[in-house]
Amino acid sequence: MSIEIPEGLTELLQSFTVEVLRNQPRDLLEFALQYFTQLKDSETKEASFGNDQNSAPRPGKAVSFIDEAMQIDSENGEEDDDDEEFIAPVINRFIRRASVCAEAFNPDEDEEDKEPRVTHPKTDEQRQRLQESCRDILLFKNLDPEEMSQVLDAMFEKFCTEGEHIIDQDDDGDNFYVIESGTFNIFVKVDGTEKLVGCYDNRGSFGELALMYNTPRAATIIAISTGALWCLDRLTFRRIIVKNNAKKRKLYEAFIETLPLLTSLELSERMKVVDVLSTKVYNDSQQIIAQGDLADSFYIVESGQVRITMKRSRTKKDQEEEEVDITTCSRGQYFGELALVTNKPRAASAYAVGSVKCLVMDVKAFERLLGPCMDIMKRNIANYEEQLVTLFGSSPDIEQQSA
Ligand code: 1OR
Ligand code: 1OR
Repeated sequence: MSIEIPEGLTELLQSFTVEVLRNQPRDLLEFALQYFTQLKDSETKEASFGNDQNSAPRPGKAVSFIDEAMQIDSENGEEDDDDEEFIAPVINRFIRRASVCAEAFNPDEDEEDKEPRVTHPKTDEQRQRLQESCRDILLFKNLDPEEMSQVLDAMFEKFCTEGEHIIDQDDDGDNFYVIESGTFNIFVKVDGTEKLVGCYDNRGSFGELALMYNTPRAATIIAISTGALWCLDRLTFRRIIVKNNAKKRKLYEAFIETLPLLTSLELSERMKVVDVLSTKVYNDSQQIIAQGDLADSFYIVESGQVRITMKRSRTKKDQEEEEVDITTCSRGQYFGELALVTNKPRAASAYAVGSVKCLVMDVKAFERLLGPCMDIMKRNIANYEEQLVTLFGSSPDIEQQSA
């Protein structure tokens, strides 16, 4: 005689087991009692709401054991597709919850989710300075307003003196830092001796790597002037920024794999590229880069077309300049590398043609991550020079730039 397993039993036990593993209750029986009582309550409530999706309780909130990660997801509407298939409330929710919980279960992050939110009170003047300092921080660009506001609440100010070590290589990561003012040298140990590899000049941010990848600090950062920093603690950084990056990876994994520029990178390095990328959207005709400006970002076109133009005098004596179209970049192509490679101002301007979406990387991430792609870029830069001669006759400007 075969024993029939009642429909829904496996899913019911699975989701219960997942909750037990995540909550580690001391009294299993008491926990089970609460769990199933709440489940029954929510079933009764949902039955009285019928299947009306607008009035049904939010799935993530039906049972209070669901962690914050899941609530955030459902608040962002990521489960909307599931909701459309939502017919018999109890059984379907079991199936869905079991898979979502199992996927989101990460003991490390779970701990972090339970930490209370950090808030450092600020005066209006401080908050204004903080907002100004964070305006161009790419890691913050993809945050929604609520996440951004939590980040700003959690940040605190630190003044530093000349010679102060803000970060020492190989230490554990405590904070992420956004520069409000001051200059900071970057040192990396090479064969046991510290080598100066770069400098932050009154802008930018550092200290994200140890927090993102749970690794020791990769560099030493020393203030070479007095300065002011805004600090974000490790837990808030992981709870908001790292979680956001996981979503970004899912979104851009496939696109990144198609980029010829990045073929010389290992898969893990390509994922690190995704982690530091932010997206920017431009309207038709909007300027993305202005010729002559100082450069701090590198761009990859995700959608739309970008027109690259260059100024030239109409005649040798003419003071007036005209702007000439030199090329167009479309999906998968990059621009804005020349000034970063040569440390010179922008050699050309870039404008959106129609609506354009770009992936943007800041200069330090560009230097840190795209070293292995330098050959491809340099080859293309050599091509610019040839094109320049064809288009303009000769050009002392660009020859200087790519020298
Ligand atoms: P962190 O948490 O590891 C040190 O703490 C920080 O220095 C690091 O995060 C970065 O934010 C920042 N290599 C590694 N870390 C760097 C580098 C860097 N530059 C800045 N940081 N390189 C220099 C690239 C200009 C590569 C050197 C080989
Ligand atoms: P950037 O950082 O100087 C402008 O900012 C960007 O335009 C530049 O990097 C390149 O990515 C992109 N000459 C110079 N810059 C060019 C050119 C170019 N094409 C694209 N860019 N060419 C020679 C000019 C006559 C190439 C013409 C096909």
